[in-house]
Amino acid sequence: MLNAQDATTSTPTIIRREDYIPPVYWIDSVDLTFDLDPAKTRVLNRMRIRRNPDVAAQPLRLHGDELNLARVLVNGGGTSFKMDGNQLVLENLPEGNEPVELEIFTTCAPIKNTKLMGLYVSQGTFFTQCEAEGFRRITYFLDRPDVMASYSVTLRADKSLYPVLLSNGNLVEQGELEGGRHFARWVDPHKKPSYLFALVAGNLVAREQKIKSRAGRDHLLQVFVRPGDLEKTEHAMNSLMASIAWDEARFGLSLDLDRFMIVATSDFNMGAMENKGLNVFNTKYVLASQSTATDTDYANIESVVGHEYFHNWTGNRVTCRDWFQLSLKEGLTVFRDQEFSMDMAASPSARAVKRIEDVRVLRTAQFPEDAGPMAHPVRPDSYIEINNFYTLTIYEKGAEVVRMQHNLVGRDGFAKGLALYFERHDGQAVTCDDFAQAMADANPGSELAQRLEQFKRWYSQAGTPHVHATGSYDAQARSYTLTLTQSCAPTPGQGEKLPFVIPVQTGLLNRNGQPLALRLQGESSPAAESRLLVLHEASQSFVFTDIDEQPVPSLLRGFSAPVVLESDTSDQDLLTLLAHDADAFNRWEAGQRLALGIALNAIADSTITTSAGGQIEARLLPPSFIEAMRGVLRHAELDAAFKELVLTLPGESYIAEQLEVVDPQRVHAVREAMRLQLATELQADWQWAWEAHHDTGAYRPDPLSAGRRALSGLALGMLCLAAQATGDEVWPGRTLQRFKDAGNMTDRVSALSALVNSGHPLAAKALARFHSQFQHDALVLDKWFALQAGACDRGGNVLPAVKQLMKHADFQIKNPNRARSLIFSYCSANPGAFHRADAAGYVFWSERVIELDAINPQVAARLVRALDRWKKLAEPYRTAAREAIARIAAKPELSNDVREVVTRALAAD
Ligand code: B3K
Ligand code: ZN
Repeated sequence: MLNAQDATTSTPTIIRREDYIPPVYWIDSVDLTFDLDPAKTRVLNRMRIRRNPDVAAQPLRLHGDELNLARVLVNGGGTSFKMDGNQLVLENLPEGNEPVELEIFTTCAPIKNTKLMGLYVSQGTFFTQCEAEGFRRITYFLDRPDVMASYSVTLRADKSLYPVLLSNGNLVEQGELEGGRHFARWVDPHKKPSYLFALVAGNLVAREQKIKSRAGRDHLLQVFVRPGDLEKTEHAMNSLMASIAWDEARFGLSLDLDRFMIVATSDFNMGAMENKGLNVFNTKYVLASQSTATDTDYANIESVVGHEYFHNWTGNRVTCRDWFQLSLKEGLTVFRDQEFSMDMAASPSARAVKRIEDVRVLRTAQFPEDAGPMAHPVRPDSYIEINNFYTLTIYEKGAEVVRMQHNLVGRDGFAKGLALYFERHDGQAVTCDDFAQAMADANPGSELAQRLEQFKRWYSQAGTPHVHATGSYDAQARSYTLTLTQSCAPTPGQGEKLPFVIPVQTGLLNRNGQPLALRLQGESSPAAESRLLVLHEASQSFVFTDIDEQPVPSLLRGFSAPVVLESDTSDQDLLTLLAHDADAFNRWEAGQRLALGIALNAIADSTITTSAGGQIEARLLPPSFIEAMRGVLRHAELDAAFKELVLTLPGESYIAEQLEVVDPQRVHAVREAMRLQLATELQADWQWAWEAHHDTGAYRPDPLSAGRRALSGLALGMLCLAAQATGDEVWPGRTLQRFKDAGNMTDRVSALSALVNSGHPLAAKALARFHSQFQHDALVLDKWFALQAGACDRGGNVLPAVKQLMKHADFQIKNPNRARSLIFSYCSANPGAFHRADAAGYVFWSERVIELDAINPQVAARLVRALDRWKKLAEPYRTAAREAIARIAAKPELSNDVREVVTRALAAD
């Protein structure tokens, strides 16, 4: 694999999956010595390499990036070498298959590294980030995941500035050096690809925990943070211990290291990184205290700590052959972290809440990706910059592809498949085919084994399939025929799509909402009240017998496949499902479908007009919907968390996705009108909900009390919204008081958000107070920025506020968390404010993309994605968006990251 940039022509190279060839050399061992200095770090790299006998002899081409090369020695002596672009080419290595000692001495400048890839400095501490191709920014190497080596690492640094020196594996030696310096030597007992290398050096403190695994082995767990943050690490440590116990209990996978370390940094491009034995985390996913972190933060910490820990097997013990296989580790590990969170949630309804949250992410963010210019298969065929492919498709859709395999072979069958996968591939770098094959082989006779090749189209075909369902009841034959038809629209580079294997978990209800026993034609007796139908042809019919009345179908229960379900289900049937479905996911889904139907009708109805201020006065929600929502809100048995999800209307992006042509202001106005009507017509019920749920006692982040806080928070928002319409001052006043008195960050942020989003003048006072109270806590300040940038737009007031905040003393564009909290919260998460008829939002966006690209291309390329769906926009938005993208594309000095995304966005215009 070559570098993505050809230095002579500056044409980015397209990397293709079909071009894969194994490495010309293997690297058996690497011994690295670092003399750490922010301005000039010296790196001595001693490798033992040998020719790969399976590949024709060729020169060794080592990857490098922004390195200063000082010396190359082969078997202790000088050698000739040349540079080809960024690559170091060695043409005269000794012939034969004997191991060769290769020594390379380079320097780099971590303090200048604003890309946060490779070795960099964050608040005086050294960190590394190597996935996907950051190791080449540390030393010359075969920086590809199928080259797995044994690492030993010596770190040398000033002792007072960098008292803690960490790398992967076990600490085997440490001691003093002259001039106030010291050293530590680490040896990793496991072979690993270069992307899993890590080092950390700085002034850090650790929470420590000794544990004994089920297998009887002793382990030391450590969570390192900056001094002062130690008391905020309890939840992360608990999450780590829970993850270790869960992986042993559910899959029989034990921790294979004596020491497992997590280190937090506030400058990080993503959430966290699974370096072997030395995970590096964004502080956002480590630090938590009730006064600074919300329930969502607590849940995210548990999930991300779990995710990175689970990579220790799915990713680290068995890794990817090449980066096209990224979903092999990411899809599988997301599936595992989702299951972990569900198992931790324990109650069936809390499990359903987690599933709904995951599906909401998939549908609001991955489905648009799958329908836009960046659409790619779960296993892509080509890329220019691999960092652009750490996407929702690889992660979230990839997890759904694993979940479908789970659905097709069952829970025990899945565990058997995973066991076979490790039996076959432990210590190897493999492909998505190897995973699916192990699942199928461990479950002979299963639907997966029978249709494996066809199932694998989920890996190769991009786009979200649509499943159209129609039902017909035959009273005479007492049978119900369900016909499922699938289709998938073309995506860039893929015109024709072949049928997928789609597991559709199905139930039937009678008119009273009671479940019916399901007997398919030809079966001797009913099997169950819910069963898995497997759609594998373009169209198939399933005939249920012994059905006494026209049933209400409940399809795709638990969201058993990542598809768009289109059905002619009547509103009456949806109301029955909302009230009675035994499947909590579909109960929620019925409410969402009702709301979506109302929104889409209103958007299309030209008789529903908007006032000069952008508001819709008409009442859009019919009494039946209001009553159904009241029924859920007041329900005696449903969990508060579930109620909160049902009472939250589908988001603007999700509504927009259902439209051919999108007027974002119209979508915003319709959804706001629906929200206001829900707020006013259920005012007494919201008041009840607030009174009944807001006192949650001593703070605990468990699902039950978090659910009560979520519902009371929603209620407060609705009460402030209603108050704004009526001019009532009681609720805003109470909300301000709640904001001041809140005993935890969840309640404080809910109250602040209620004031900000209702546009009440008290919001300014509350924001100022919040800032002065939390100005020294970076993660809380991020919330302060995000809340303002994500606020409900009133007459275009958000963009001027965002521009003002860009000038705030606490705003630093170089810090990815801060950039995300302000710029992304506005451009990517606030469509009603971002899409302005005067195009000012797009101008702001293009300027920020260009500004960020010079600092951190990965973050900049993410921001470009905010206008992925520009072609769907109505005028004048469409032309203005296109111009903004073209303005970026016209810049000659763009990174490959940004260039690839803007080029795809403009393609086939
Ligand atoms: N594997 C890392 C992501 C690395 C992203 C590189 N651009 C974190 C994770 O998925 O667990
Ligand atoms: Zn991951």
